[in-house]
Amino acid sequence: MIKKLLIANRGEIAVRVMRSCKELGIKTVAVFSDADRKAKHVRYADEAYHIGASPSSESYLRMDKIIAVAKKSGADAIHPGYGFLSENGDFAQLCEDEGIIFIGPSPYAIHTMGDKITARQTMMEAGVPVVPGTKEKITSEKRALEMIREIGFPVMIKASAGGGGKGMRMVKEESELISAIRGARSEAKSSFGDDAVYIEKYISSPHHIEFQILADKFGNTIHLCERECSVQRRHQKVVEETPSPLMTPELREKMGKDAVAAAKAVNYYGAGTIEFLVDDDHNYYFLEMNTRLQVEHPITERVVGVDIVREQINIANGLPLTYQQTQIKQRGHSIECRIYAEDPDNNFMPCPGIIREIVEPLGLGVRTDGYMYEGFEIPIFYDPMISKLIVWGETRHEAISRMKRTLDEYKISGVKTSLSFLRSIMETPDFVDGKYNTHFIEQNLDFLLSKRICDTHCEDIAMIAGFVEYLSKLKKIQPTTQFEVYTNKWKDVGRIKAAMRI
Ligand code: MV4
Repeated sequence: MIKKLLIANRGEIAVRVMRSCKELGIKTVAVFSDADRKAKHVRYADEAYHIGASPSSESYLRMDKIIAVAKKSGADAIHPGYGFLSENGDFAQLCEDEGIIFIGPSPYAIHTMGDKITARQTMMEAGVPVVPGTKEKITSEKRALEMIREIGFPVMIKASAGGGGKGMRMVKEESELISAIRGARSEAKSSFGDDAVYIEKYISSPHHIEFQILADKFGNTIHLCERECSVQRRHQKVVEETPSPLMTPELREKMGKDAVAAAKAVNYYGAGTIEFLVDDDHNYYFLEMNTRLQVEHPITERVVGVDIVREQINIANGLPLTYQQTQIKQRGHSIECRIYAEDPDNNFMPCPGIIREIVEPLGLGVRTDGYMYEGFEIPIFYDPMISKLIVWGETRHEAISRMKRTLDEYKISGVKTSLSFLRSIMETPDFVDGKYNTHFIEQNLDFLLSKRICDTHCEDIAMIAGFVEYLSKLKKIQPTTQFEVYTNKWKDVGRIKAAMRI
């Protein structure tokens, strides 16, 4: 049984994993880089070890240093979190070779699912629907054209070693094909050291829906229903919710069965996610499998009432699953907003810096998974996601209302954040109506940016309010005077009056 667990990660997910460890009576070991010396995961852990300079290539990606810390500290297991080494089959193998439990699936499952061509072949054999396209890698441009004659333009060229949108090209017509294949190939070669590419039919306005899987080492495999992840920008998810507004009980049953079959096809154990593209007619296609704990796992935890990290640890300990499929029931609705330290007014440029003040929302049905405290400097070296706000409501409507309330309560100063951008998503008609797909942000960008009351605007308003109060004290104006105030991008007389209490 695992007594001491090393978390080979940082930020909110390191803290999240440690929280479950604490409840299970498992001691925790943190590792940290130069930039993370004072980070929350270091303070939360029972022990912490420095593993190198700030760039992840010199710290969180260094397998040798992490294994050395595991040995020195006497940790009997490693949890990789997400990102970094979490989907590195060689790392999982190294842990196994060194007699350390890797909290995740087998190296075989990671390798099979990591290679998208092998993953597609495995799914076809398992009878799971995949996007129409090539079964093998493209060996000649002539063969590629023959293939496309069958499926028709437009198509997607994808790197077999890719995933998450990297090394991907859309091709509308034959004249673009050859340069797209060559481009995708060289991008794949330089990014992944593998130039294998394949072709898929282009699905034009898909939803991105994924199923959470749990499987133990005895072959028991269940799903914890779906997450709707279509609200994303440049392959970065922004808002996730469950249930999906598109889902029906029949479709869930069918996709859930296929998700379980997909996991079983690679003898999967641990927590994992099957990603699907789904069109408006409920046709769905396997896209890829994520062989790790995901950022958005808390919405599933909230709606089905399962601690996914606890299950991961149980599975790694060789225990059977705590739940059977028939015991899994969704209750209510959950939404997650990812809060990034970035500036929506400046093309979402990352904005690292020191957190000056932070006030987190609380109350019924509210969870925040973060790692900030006042005075901590968000490093520039890692992902700009600084917190996740997860709410629950009995209905979708209630969850949206609660999300609006808690976004309004959330105060982070010192760094620019996406809070106000998220707030305007909650007011966008397509989102409110649950009628959105993966094009949601690009299609609503003008609305999303124009409707926002930015932090700087709030500061302008506060300044104007202060000045008005000063003038009214000098009796230059009456408290009932109406003002019309214009700032650079925003005008809203009603709200300014409210802010000034006149
Ligand atoms: C596609 C697609 C349309 N047709 N494949 C993007 C991320 C990578 N995992 C796969 N992606 C896509 N693959 C075919 N055949 C559209 C996307 C896609 C997308 C998928 C999921 C979530 C957001 C997306 C945004 C743009 C494109």
